[in-house]
Amino acid sequence: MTSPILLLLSLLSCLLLSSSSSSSSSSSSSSSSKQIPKHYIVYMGSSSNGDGRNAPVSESDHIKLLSTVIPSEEKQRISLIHHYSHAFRGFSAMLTEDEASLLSQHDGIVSVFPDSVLQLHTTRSWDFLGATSSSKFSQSHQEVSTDVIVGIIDTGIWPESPSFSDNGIGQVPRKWKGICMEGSDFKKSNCNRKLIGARYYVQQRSHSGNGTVSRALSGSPRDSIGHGTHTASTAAGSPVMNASYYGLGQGTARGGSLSTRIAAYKACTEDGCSAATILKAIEDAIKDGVDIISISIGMNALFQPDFLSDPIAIGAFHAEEMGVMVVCSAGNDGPFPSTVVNAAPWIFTVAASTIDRAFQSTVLLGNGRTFQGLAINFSNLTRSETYPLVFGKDAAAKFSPVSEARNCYPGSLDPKKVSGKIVVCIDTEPMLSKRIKKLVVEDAKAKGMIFINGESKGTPLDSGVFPFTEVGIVEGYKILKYMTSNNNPTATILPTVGIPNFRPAPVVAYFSSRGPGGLTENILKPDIMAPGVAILAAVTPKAEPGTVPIGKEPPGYAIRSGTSMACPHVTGAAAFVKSVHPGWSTSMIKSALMTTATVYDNLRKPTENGSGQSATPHEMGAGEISPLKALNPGLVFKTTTQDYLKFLCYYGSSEKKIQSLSQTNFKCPRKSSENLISTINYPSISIDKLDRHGGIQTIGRTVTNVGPPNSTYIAAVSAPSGLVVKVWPQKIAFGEGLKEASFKVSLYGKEAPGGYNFGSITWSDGLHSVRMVIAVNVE
Ligand SMILES: *[C@@H]1O[C@H](CO)[C@@H](O)[C@H](O)[C@H]1NC(C)=O
Ligand SMILES: *[C@@H]1O[C@H](CO)[C@@H](O)[C@H](O)[C@H]1NC(C)=O
Ligand SMILES: *[C@@H]1O[C@H](CO)[C@@H](O)[C@H](O)[C@H]1NC(C)=O
Ligand SMILES: *[C@@H]1O[C@H](CO)[C@@H](O)[C@H](O)[C@H]1NC(C)=O
Ligand SMILES: *[C@@H]1O[C@H](CO)[C@@H](O)[C@H](O)[C@H]1NC(C)=O
Ligand SMILES: CC(=O)N[C@H]1CO[C@H](CO)[C@@H](O)[C@@H]1O
Repeated sequence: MTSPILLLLSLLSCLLLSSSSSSSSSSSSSSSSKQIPKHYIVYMGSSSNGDGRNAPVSESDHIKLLSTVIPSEEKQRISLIHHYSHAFRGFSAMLTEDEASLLSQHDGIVSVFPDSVLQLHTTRSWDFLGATSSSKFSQSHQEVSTDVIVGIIDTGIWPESPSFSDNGIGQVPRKWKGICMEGSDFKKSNCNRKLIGARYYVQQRSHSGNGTVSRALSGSPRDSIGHGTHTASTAAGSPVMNASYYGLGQGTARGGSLSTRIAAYKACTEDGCSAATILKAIEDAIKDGVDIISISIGMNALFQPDFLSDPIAIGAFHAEEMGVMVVCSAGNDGPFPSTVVNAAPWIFTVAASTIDRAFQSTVLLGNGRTFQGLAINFSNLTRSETYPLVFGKDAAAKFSPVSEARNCYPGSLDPKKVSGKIVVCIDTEPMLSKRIKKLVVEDAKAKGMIFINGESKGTPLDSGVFPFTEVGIVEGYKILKYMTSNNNPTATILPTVGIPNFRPAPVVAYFSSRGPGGLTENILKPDIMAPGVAILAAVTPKAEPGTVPIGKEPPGYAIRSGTSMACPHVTGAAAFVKSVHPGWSTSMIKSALMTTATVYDNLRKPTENGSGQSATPHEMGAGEISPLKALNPGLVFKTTTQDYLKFLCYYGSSEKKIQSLSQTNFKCPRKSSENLISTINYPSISIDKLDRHGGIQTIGRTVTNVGPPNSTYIAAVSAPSGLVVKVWPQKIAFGEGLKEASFKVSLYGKEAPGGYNFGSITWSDGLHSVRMVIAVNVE
């Protein structure tokens, strides 16, 4: 509908939000003598602990380096805030803009960038994914390793949650080198054989005037927000029978793999997560011996730094280099295109979908008609009594514009006109979240609220005890019509019920960030999709006032939505695959999950995008994860560290920086251009420009057989009419001597429709289907 305008508005609001920090730096650069020092990250590439050519730089070397740029009269600043030395080298410190710029010209320094604040990308879901009960799991698929460790970088952990019970779990893996940090309200005994480690960090506040103020992250790994507990229990929680949110979503809550261990790294507060702290947490996780790192955090899509100045991309590169997989959320800035973040090719980037359970809250009108709304509410209203119904615009406060009142803006409603009534609000200028509008209506002492949402966003708001429901435009129109044709319209809102076996599902979540990637369109992003709407998992058993129904205790479980919730599903699935195939590399596991993903919903129709259209790979990547199928993918695409270094050459990073980054004498291919990125051995294909008059474009891929040795695969192409896609050879016969084979894909777009064309190549041997997604922009 108004999407372009919405995007513009959200762009503006983001610019406004960020202007305070950027204006301070621009004003300070005008008078260079008075630059205010800020927290900077100085990144110096790999620590190369392999061949020992470059012994890790010690803290005192960094201090020496700092003293060459910081004047001696400010020597209190010649100190490190964070020191990175394990997987990669560098430090963070308080620097002025000029000092930062001087340092960045030093040999061996890859990048210098200001610390920034990244945002959190705020039971049944596993059963929905076909990974049925865990007992069935272990019967049919012997977990070879029970030593898989996932590191969750988030808001900490609530260790007492039954989701972190270690009943029936063996000894802590020998390879674990991490610790259980004690804190004000956290003891060593809070860790066990499930939650094997926990750390927290002291965060330096970079925005605080002269920058000397630092604040501890509550001095404990304990989670006071619930986000980290939710993501950790989703990834690897122990099974908890009969978990529910006040009776909603009742069932067994559990993570993707029973035996997987959890290590929690608390790098975030309510205000977000410092980039320098995230880097430290990634370094610790690698050093501690985790296998998979899960990060449900990201930058704003509008301000994506280059790969070598992006803390998550830098940390993830070195993790990947050392065999540690990094799984990240794609962001919640959808449905607009090019909003995906965490999009480096060495990151596993996750979009969010709905699951087959909806939460409905029925509106009952005075005339007996009912409408199904979407919400999670603990309304204490009943069928037997209805309440006066009023439209926001008819309850405007004095001097309040009607346009604001019908949207239920703060201050726009006259409490005298809404008290005791059910208020109808619309969403034509959705600059404010529905959560805020609900507070406006609740504060005005209304009985309840019906929210008419122009676009069915499919994300239920948890409205606590306040009766609330959300209806689409069709239902909304009927409700408004009833109100205008009736002198005393009345209604009630019934308590939420969970609707199981909801169809269609999965559907791409409205909020899920979309591709193509903002930095390069030659790698398809997001990679994959997993459940992220209305997910039940463990949380901190504390609740804000007004959210706990009278006579109930806050439950240890809550229903949350976001790509934050989708990311740990993929982390859990990857841990499950790793437990069965401990020898597989990170890229093999990623490939297995991508090529076996499903693009059909539970009606056996192509997965939809939320507006009833078929979802594209820019919305769902390779499709919805299917963990059981990923155990047995047949063929995998291996992507190596060398491939990622070539990627950086093609992307345009300097050879010198790539050599520092990798601590090798890696040479960029003589021909390095952005379109060559498409040739990297990735499990999907993306081409940002196929010139319709430029003839045939050909790229290659290599597959490795991980299935039965004597298998013959045949390629099948699915492409939109007009786009000619050919695969050569069309048949590959693997045998005793042949485990790896290459093939070429040629694309010809003379007759193809302009813009992005999506298709796929599927290799099959009768037992396995290896599906590779193709996205081609024809110009
Ligand atoms: C720096 O911050 C500290 C603590 O807030 C304050 O006492 C001091 O006056 C500040 N210095 C300057 C130069 O603003
Ligand atoms: C499950 O929980 C509900 C309330 O949440 C309770 O009434 C019921 O008895 C429980 N069932 C079992 C088997 O524990
Ligand atoms: C779904 O896809 C259609 C066609 O590609 C697009 O117009 C629409 O905006 C998409 N809807 C959402 C919610 O992304
Ligand atoms: C519902 O609960 C609210 C407080 O949460 C109370 O004020 C109100 O009287 C209750 N209504 C009914 C119908 O019980
Ligand atoms: C594969 O084929 C070769 C030659 O036909 C045969 O000797 C070998 O036993 C076969 N291997 C398997 C695992 O079937
Ligand atoms: C507090 C309350 O009323 N909770 C209700 C929420 O909805 C579920 C499912 O409809 C009811 O069982 C609860 O009683």
